[in-house]
Amino acid sequence: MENFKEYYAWLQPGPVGCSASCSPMRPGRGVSLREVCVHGSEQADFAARELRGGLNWLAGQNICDENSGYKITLGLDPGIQAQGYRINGDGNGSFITGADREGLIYGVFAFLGKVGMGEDLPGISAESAPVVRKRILNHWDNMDGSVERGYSGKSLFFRDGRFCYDPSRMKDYARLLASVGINELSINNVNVTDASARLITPELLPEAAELAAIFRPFGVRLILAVDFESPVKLGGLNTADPLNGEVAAWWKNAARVVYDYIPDLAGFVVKADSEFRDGPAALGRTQADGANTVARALKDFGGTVYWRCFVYNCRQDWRDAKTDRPKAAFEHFYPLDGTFDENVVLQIKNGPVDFQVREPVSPLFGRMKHTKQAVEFQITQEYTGQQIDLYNLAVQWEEFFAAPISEHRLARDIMGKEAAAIAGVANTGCDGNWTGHLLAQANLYAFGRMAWDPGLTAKQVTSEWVCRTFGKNTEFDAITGMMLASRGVYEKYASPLGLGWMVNINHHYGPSPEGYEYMKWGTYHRADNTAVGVDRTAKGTGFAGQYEPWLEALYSDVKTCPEELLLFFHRVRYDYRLKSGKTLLQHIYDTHFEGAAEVQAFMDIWDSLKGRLPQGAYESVADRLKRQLQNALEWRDVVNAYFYRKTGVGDEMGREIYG
Ligand code: GCW
Repeated sequence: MENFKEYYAWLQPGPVGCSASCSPMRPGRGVSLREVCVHGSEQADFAARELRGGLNWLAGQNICDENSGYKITLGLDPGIQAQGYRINGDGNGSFITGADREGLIYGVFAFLGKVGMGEDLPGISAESAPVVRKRILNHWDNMDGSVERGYSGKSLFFRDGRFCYDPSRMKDYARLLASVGINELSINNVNVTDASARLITPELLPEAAELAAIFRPFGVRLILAVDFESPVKLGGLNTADPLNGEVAAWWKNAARVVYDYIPDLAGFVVKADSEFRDGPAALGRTQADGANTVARALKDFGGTVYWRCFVYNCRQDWRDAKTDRPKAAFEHFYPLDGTFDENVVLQIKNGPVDFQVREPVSPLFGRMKHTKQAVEFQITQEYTGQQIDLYNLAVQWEEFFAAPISEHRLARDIMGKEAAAIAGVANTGCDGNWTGHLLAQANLYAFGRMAWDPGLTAKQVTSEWVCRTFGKNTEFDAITGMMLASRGVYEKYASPLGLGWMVNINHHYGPSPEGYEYMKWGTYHRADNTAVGVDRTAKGTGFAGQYEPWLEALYSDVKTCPEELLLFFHRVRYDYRLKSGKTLLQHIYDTHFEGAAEVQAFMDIWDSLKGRLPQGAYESVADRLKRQLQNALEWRDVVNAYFYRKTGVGDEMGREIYG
């Protein structure tokens, strides 16, 4: 593993990719990577170059690439499903066939991935096409170089108000993204500033176009986040009212300029009427009025508007127990189903609140039958440990896809149908290893893989990542194991049973049980000395009624409500007995003690791998785990003390709780 670098992520050079049990230099049946040559038509030019480069990388030297030896032929077959590929081989060569240029690139990366994992060249065969056509990474990068909710260093794109990046690193990034199938990339924060609003003006477009040119050959198209107020802020109009003719004309002209510079721009993403940003509602218009006006400007150029549904009242009075934040998105958007233009995609967070550890699936999914949707996941770990704590998101996403959205459908069933896109908020930055925590690379990897195929399990993608990053070695199954356990462990020591929001305000790391309790953000658990949680059934806020009746009934009955969501849907007494027979309170104490102990166990597992892993990687993760333990102990003691002080009831097992 002497060539291992965290920077290479899952594209480690060979022969590191494998332990002694397999050698990519001799991939089987006498075929050595050195003897390989690559052939392809002109259309396959870029893919062929990537394949050669990738094979050289894995071989640790240049492949011979003469017209002899083992031949890999690249080609196109429009009969294959869009963006898909097929790989097969006979004794003399392999064939990588793409439906189109994108498909060919994905085929090449799939092939290289398999070589890297030690598969025999002639034996490599695969056929795959993405379930979801648009697989999007959203950066929340600001032009001053900071990253909103970023935990991996500065922006990859911007510094001091300008574009600023290393082109060769950018190319590596494009390759990394393409290798997991990501095909659209928004580069600036949805909280658009005065500086980033100008990205759609000739002042910054030439540089945006240069960036787009780096990503283009990899099949990654740029998206820009735009300000709904642009007609006022950039155009000098006195309104941004989407039904005003001048405003519509302004957007059309702006789009024409943008597409002059970046003809294949995928579109705009818009955060409107959200967290102090204006939008159509502020002007008495609907979300459809707003989205459609921008969409009509992009239509002639083939662009899409990704209109975010994160619309809620962020100036709520905590005394008001009727307004319930999770209801907001549905209330704004559901009545408008069917009124959005073809090129509008509503971008909906996976849950109804805001990227908490545990939330039900947003009720908009599945109920909006005539509107294109995108699921928005948060890869960056804002509420899930901030890339200090280990938190494998694939587990959470697998649960999302497997969750029912109606009696007969799971969330997975609408992917590639009503859900035309999957977006993830990026966890990458200028840190040497891209993601701060080395193991957080697996979240970016899993995002791409699961957006391509939502049927993949967390176990599949995580073990794949471990193998591609550290090599094929059964000892490393322990790493996969701890990664798969990590979400559950975090959940145990953070807030219990779907409650959420017990975090420190603003930065959102570490515990503060009442941090948000008396704030304007609409995030309350309303714990008192007898009970905790919010009744969201028909008797309470009525949120559960936003689901179709079967699902509403399931969530509304404490007996059938999935226990991990109990306090999301119900207000429950501390002496209520859970299915385990434990009281709610004892469950809270137990899980908090267990969670912290399990972090200690992660440290032991990681220690046991010392010497088998590259030293730097071993140390960087060991250091994060140490910090995670501190955090877990803090969570355990603060949350336990909080409920002890509320109830006056101690731990049945007599463990220390700080009164
Ligand atoms: O979770 C919240 C974050 C904000 C973010 C917002 C959003 C970009 O705390 O930082 O703003 O979500 O999704 O718009």
